[in-house]
Amino acid sequence: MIKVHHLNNSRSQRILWLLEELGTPYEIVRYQRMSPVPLAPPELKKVHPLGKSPVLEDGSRVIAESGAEVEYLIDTYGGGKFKPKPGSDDYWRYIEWMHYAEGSAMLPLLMALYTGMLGDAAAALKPRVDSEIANNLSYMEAGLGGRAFFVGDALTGADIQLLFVLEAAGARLEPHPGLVKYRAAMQARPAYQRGIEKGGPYQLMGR
Ligand SMILES: N[C@@H](CCC(=O)N[C@@H](CS)C(=O)NCC(=O)O)C(=O)O
Repeated sequence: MIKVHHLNNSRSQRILWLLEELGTPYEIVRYQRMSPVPLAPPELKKVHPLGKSPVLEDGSRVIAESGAEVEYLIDTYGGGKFKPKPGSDDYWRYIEWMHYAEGSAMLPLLMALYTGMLGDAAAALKPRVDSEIANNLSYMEAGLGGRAFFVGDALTGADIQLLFVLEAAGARLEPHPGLVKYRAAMQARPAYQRGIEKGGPYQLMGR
């Protein structure tokens, strides 16, 4: 059976949501963030050298990086759903959003988290970090264009990857009504709700 190495309040919520959408059975191996600094516990390094979550195990396969895990699950268990037809224009838009989520959109949000911890010592960086977050949120608002999904007319892996970014943005989303509406609609999906129930309390830092 598929195992999801799940850290509370983390990107592994993406994988639980997708598995619920797929209806594929899985089990959760749970890890709690440490205190007072909410890093992952060292046990996660026994699963994958980076010690991050999520990590997916399926038989002899151990896959890190949420985007790669989403691709693996959709290709293996999706039965042709959750991604556009390979080679189509939508497919390449899908690939672009899939890479964009972790490759570009998360960086300024992580910078905001870390510079926020430094307080005045990071004041010089704050305007650049804030403007990059605004730049990325405006880009996503325009890319979504008031539609229900980022690509095509049904849920794809791109939505799974991007929702976490919008959740991590917290209140910074408020000037972007299309993204606020989209975030609420995704979070209202029954499969998303089941993923939250199974994953446990979900409150991202910096929200
Ligand atoms: N790009 C990776 C990021 C993985 C990552 O940084 N996960 C965070 C949780 S959201 C983590 O494990 N943090 C704990 C730590 O760094 O100690 C992915 O998408 O899976």
